[in-house]
Amino acid sequence: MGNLGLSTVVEYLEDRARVTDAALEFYLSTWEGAPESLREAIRYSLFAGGKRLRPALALGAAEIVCGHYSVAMPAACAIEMIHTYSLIHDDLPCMDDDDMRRGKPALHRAYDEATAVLAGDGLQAMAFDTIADAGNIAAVKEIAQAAGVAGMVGGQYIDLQGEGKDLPLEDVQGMHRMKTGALIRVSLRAGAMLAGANREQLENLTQYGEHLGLAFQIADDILDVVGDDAEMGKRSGMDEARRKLTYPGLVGLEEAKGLGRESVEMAVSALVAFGLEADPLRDIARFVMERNR
Ligand code: GRG
Repeated sequence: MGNLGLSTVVEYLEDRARVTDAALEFYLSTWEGAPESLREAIRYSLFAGGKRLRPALALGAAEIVCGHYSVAMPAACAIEMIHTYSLIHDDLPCMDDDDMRRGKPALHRAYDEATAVLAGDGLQAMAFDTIADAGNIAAVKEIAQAAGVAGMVGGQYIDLQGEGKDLPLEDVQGMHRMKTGALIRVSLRAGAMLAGANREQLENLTQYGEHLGLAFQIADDILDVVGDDAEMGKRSGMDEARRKLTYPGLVGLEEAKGLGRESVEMAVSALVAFGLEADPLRDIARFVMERNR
């Protein structure tokens, strides 16, 4: 079982972030006819220092299945484009109204609101252009469903509607499964599908992705309570200020940490059928709860 320690996982993620960034640069350069300032606005958010966790999951899943990761690069980049668009739109005044993202002014503060809306729209379209090139229609459909009204967009809607309301833990979990879980889950599935995974491999990686998605969200909620603003690149304490539905808010900080650790162990258990090749994913699961940004 993988137990590389935090610094090695961080190095692994940095390495995968480097190859993902090079591919994103390439895709960005193929946008012929894009207004230069819109391209620059997109570049501002796309290269603002994200952890590239979702690409690492897509690439890691492919590596487990077929021994090399490059086949999953279109999925990795498409999903990162969708993730970046979601953060740009999430920061808008009509949604979470955040001024800072990834340690820099949010895109609508660095440029203006219309540019931020259009940069997000453009990124989403580009994501489907990118994944279409992989020629796997099932993966295209899964990414569309994960990003759409029964996935990320639907979860965001429920979250915004739920601000200030008291919902049971079950409903909050359902919302998170859609808002952040769906994109994490599809990162693994799409990466595995492009690598030619069989049914059992796909199912195991899906289980891993579902538990990891939950752990990720719990960790994110905990970071909002105990995190360091400088490390995170945004203001902490915002969930409570907005009366958001969070795990520490619902079950208390210590129980939330316990739930997070439990989800990590379930994620690791889902990889039991794989050998050493799955160690990076095992270590990423642990990293997700230990991270400080
Ligand atoms: C606007 C359609 C639409 C959706 C927004 C994901 C989302 C839905 C909003 C983000 C709000 C938020 C802070 C959710 C918590 C989990 C999350 C997605 C955190 C940010 O992801 P990281 O930590 O970010 O992977 P980096 O910057 O590393 O890429």
